[in-house]
Amino acid sequence: MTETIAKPKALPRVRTERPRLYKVILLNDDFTPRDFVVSVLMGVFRMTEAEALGVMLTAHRRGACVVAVYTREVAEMKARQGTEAGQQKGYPLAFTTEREE
Ligand code: NFA
Repeated sequence: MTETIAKPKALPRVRTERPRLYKVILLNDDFTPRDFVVSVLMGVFRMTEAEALGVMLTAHRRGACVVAVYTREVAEMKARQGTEAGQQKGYPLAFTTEREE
């Protein structure tokens, strides 16, 4: 019987493309209370209170702060949810999205 020894085959190289990522950015304003911003960051972006406080203070001092990075659909949904949470209370709180390089 002729035994054939399988020759190791090269694995096919599968090319995968990673989705583009989008930053969600918190914009400062003069009216939204600090503790409300913190509660929105904790609720919408699943941050701890310490993380939310850091992001809120950075936006307060510098005018804006990157909150998190997601795929486009998720980034746009989170930005809308955060902005709408402020609107419900009559605050001008605003989140925007920006494509990453
Ligand atoms: N600047 C706001 C205030 O002093 C707090 C704030 C921080 C609002 C970050 C929006 C974004 N009450």
